[in-house]
Amino acid sequence: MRSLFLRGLATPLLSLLALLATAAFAQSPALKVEGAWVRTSVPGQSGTGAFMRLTAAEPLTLVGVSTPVAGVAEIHEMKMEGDVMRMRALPALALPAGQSVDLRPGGHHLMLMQLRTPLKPDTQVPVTLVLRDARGAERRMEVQVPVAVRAPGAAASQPANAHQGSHRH
Ligand SMILES: [Cu+2]
Repeated sequence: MRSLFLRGLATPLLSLLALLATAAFAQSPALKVEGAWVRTSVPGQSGTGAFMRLTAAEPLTLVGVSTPVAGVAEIHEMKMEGDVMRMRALPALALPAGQSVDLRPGGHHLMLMQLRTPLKPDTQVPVTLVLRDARGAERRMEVQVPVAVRAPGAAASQPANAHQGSHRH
């Protein structure tokens, strides 16, 4: 009788363990975010950039970005057109599996516009990344992004506003 009871209990226990394993898998980060920072802004400045390295564990597409500190946030690319560096909004940015995609000054970046408040150094800004997976399902990921004058780890001698001139709308 005792072994029967144990056998009867073992199955639900195993299903529970399987369920827990599935839940843990679902929460495993499909996207690694490294070195995130958003550039400080001064009163009256309408826009700034956010930068980070994104490495997807599975094929993902970045399809949007939002933050409570900006009225509008877009994915931007920068390109030389003749002698002029121009930027434009992209509807989406592919994040191939296992490949790091750098959002950095002078390259792809997240553009925060219609800033509602000056972004002060040593604060944090919540940024929500909207992602689409290979099956077309949408996922959101919130990242706490530190506000800084320059990239974390960058040399202090680097001019802080080197990118700013080309970054105005
Ligand atoms: Cu931009």
